[in-house]
Amino acid sequence: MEMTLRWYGSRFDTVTLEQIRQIPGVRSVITTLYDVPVGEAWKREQIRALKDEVEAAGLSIAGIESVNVHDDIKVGTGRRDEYIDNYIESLENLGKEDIHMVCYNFMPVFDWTRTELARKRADGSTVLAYTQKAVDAIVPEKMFDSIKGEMNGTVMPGWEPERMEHVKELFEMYRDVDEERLFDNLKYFLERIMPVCNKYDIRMAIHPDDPAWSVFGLPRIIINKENILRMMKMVDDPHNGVTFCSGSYGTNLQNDLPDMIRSLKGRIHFAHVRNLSFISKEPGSLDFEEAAHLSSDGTFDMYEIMKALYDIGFDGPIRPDHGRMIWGEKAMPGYGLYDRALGAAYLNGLWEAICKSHSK
Ligand SMILES: [Mn+2]
Repeated sequence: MEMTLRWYGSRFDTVTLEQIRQIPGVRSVITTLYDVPVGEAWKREQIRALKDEVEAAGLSIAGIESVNVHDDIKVGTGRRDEYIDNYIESLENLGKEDIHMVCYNFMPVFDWTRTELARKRADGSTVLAYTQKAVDAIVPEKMFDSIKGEMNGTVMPGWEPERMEHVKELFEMYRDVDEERLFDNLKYFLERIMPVCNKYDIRMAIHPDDPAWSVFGLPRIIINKENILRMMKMVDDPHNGVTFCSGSYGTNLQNDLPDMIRSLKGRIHFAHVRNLSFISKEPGSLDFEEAAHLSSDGTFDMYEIMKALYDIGFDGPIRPDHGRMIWGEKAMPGYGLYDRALGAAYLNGLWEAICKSHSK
């Protein structure tokens, strides 16, 4: 595996490439063209400029997170082919620049949903958190307003203000889209992009829906083993793969994370590994927060997750995921330097121990 850190670009991220370069074991980043509007084609010069900047800092680009999919593609409107053509152009240009892994998601309206971005824990750190009661009490259109004050002045992926201004229209667009339609539209999209993925060996890695169930009546399909295996089968090409995100699949306690990993052998192209701490596991009063990566700080056995990745021969990019905000840092919630660096060091430690204990 290749340990990486997500980086939003020098104009958007509080963390610098120089800082990332000093995290032991991290030699590459997962990045994006954060300011290209969803649906527009990525130009080769823009990709090359980004690559040059990363390489000048002594790092490389291990993949893209994300090339976002336009809502017209997810909904399957008459304009979807136009947007898919643009997506293909972006993939082609990434391939020409020797970038071979692309993370994306197929979530309607909201990329991910948390009800607090800065819940204070006993040690004084702050974390992202979710409570079912808060979600049940809120009108979806007001979701953005309820959390925007906690974004530390950053723009969070999937919650861009200009997008959230149109949230009512977005809900309207998805009115007739149920899970089956969403599966059909995903299949259509994948079938159209697979030729360019094959030509340039681009591994597509779909990110799970977070949380892994339907919220606000919107359909959600990338949520469990059954659905993800259905997706692999419906477009059976090794380039059609997944981002295994333990923190997203893990929101649903029915998901057996190591078992899911083992069932996806050869199709996990990217891994997000983080822990969650469940305060309440009761569906009606579900409450979880994004703990430190360490097994003992949360609900998941991180050793078992890393071991499952090792067992299937995973050799793609991996990254620590949302970190706590610690040591007075001010950054995009979940994306500070310190706790993610601790996460990377911890996951590297687990990996080294697993490798050495199995090579004897
Ligand atoms: Mn993730």
